[in-house]
Amino acid sequence: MQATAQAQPNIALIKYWGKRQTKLNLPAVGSLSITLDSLWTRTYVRFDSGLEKDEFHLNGQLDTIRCRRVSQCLDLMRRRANISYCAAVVSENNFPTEAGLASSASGFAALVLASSKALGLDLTDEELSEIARQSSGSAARSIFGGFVEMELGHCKDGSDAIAHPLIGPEEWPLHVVVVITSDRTKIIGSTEGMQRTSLSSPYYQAWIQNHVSDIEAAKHAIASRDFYALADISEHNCLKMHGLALSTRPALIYWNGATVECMNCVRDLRASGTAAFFTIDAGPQVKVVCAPSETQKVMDALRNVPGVLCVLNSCIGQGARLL
Ligand code: 2P0
Repeated sequence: MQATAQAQPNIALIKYWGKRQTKLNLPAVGSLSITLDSLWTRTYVRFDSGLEKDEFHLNGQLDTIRCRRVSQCLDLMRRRANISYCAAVVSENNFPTEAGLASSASGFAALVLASSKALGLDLTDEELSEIARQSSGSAARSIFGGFVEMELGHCKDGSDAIAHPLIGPEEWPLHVVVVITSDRTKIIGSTEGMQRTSLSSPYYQAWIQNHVSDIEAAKHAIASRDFYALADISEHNCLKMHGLALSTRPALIYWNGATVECMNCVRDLRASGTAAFFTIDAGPQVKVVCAPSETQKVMDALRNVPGVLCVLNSCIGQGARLL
């Protein structure tokens, strides 16, 4: 009754921000992402009749705070398997946790896959995606590799609010340069941020209404491998999400000074002919998508931006897998 799985975080090019239903964690908008390769979460799960409660270790430390959300995810799995054993979960991230690098996406995708195997459940990727979504909306996407679309879905039970792959990592092998501008844990998590936005931003309805055309534009750019069209819609959608966050009361300001300087640096690079664009999630880190031939130039330029702590490079990667 034990298994280990690995999943990678994903970077949304068309963002998920807002929920239409909180109980099943149903998104208010569809989204579109790329799964990374070199950042990962590895999670070991063991169900054990001798345990009196779930235990969660993250990066070698007992983590009773995050254990609550881990237990809620395990409850979904235990219900499916009709097994009530508690579990020991040992997880490791090779990148900062809860710092705007989608650790909940890789974390819950790895947890769902490892626990399904440990419980002997034979689930499809679609079923894994649906369960992962209930723990963290972005985790539904990390079940798959390459370019991934998360469906808004229409069913009340959430069975069609799942992700599916669009093209594999080898079909458009772009690179992602991850620029770390802070290693602090974020103060306002995405779940709370989204709730605040839906309650108080005057732009929320416009955000919901626009998302279909943004997804279609991104899918069209991907299908035709049109880098500059993807750059245009991705930066627009990212800045629109942050405009929404900024218009929330109290305001959600996920950027620091270096974040803004990185955006300017990427726009300057593109204006001078370098195939690169940025996107930013609920944190101050900047992700720069670029053509592989431009990676070194992009990394060198961003490393020199004041306030940048470090720069990582990743290819586009595969979905969650058992180890
Ligand atoms: C995204 N984010 O599409 C967007 C962009 C953050 C900014 O998905 O409440 O941590 O657990 O479903 O999955 C972060 O959302 O939120 C996220 P919950 P989650 O990547």
